[in-house]
Amino acid sequence: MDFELNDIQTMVRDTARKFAREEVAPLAAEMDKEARFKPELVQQMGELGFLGAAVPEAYGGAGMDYQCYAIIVEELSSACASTGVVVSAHSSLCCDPILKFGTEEQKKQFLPPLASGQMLGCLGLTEPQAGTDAGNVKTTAVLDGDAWVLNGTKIFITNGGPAGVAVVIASTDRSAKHKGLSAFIVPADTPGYRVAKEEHKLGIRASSTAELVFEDCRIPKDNLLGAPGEGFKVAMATLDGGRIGIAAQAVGIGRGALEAAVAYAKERTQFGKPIASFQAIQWKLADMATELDAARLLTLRAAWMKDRGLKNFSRESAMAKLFASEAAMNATREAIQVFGGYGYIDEYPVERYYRDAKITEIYEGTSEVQRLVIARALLRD
Ligand code: COS
Repeated sequence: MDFELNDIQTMVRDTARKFAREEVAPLAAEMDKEARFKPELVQQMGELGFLGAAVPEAYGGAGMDYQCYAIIVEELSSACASTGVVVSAHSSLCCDPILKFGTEEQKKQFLPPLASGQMLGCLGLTEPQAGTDAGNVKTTAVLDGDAWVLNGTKIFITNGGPAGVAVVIASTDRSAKHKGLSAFIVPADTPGYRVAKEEHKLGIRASSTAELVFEDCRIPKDNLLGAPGEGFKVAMATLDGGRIGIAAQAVGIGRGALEAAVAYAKERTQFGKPIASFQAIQWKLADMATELDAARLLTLRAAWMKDRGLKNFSRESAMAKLFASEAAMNATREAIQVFGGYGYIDEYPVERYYRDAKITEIYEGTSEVQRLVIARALLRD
């Protein structure tokens, strides 16, 4: 068992860390306040290979492993959780299903512009009545000659606003419920594809969370992703990978909060001493660091399993996301406590980390769903 990053992973971590500190961190507070992502970051991340990290070079990607991808998301999220999720949703929820389920033509057409950052991607799964009950999708896709015609509404779509392409889950056979769902690749410039609304959020405010509406949206017949009726499996398998990205995002957010708390504890004096000298503060920092290390190990184990092509890592990715999101909540809450009143105002970044952490317990499957996935695997084995 080897706990060292290999040479490539170390280089990727150092590059992502430098970029996060020098280019992303200085913009994070402003992007959060304005609830707007800087498009130049997308371009820069495309050039660095961060938007196609786990996409093979043959399709314009960086050809790295999923562990590298998780490392990148952690580093970016330690500076700005919105940047982390822009990369995570784009990579895990759009590039990955195209890579896994796409035909050669689909991969050649869609992956190079996604991997280079020419356009962002998103996944259209969630609907008002289909959140945790993801099989209850009502958006329809009807075959009409050589086109699929999509009608319906998707909500809470990460990257929904800027995305140039969406992987959309729609029903091709209502009577068959989840077995009647299919997946499609839908370019955003297709007539009938509309970004209807941007949500205003507690955290990850710089990232787009949008409502997408499809009204007689005709896409080529060949844009079916995977087999008809396989849409639910495409969605679930995609989320297995996506949850690794969110776990990495949570580790990054928690680590950002921990680093800020350590620095502050050394510099802030009370009773004539730095507060870091008090055991009450030391114990908080020790607990934060221990939970985050454990979360990172779970995350990298799940990524390692995906890299090895192991068939089923649902349980491990659910464990990683469950533990990491709760560790991020604990770390960010305790970081505010270390800062005291200064932690509660936006002069320091820890209140932003706290707001950003909460969503990691909700999206790509709530903590309750992760426990369900883990328990089902335990009871099945
Ligand atoms: N990979 C591939 N296939 C999977 C799978 C996975 N990880 N998990 C389930 N499936 C398959 C099952 O094998 C089953 O196939 P058959 O119908 O052929 O037997 C099918 O999918 C249905 O599975 P299941 O009965 O477990 O589905 P449920 O409706 O009980 O749903 C939960 C299970 C709740 C776990 C699932 O709907 C879920 O993950 N919900 C949360 C969705 C979510 O994360 N939403 C947020 C989206 S943000 S993009």
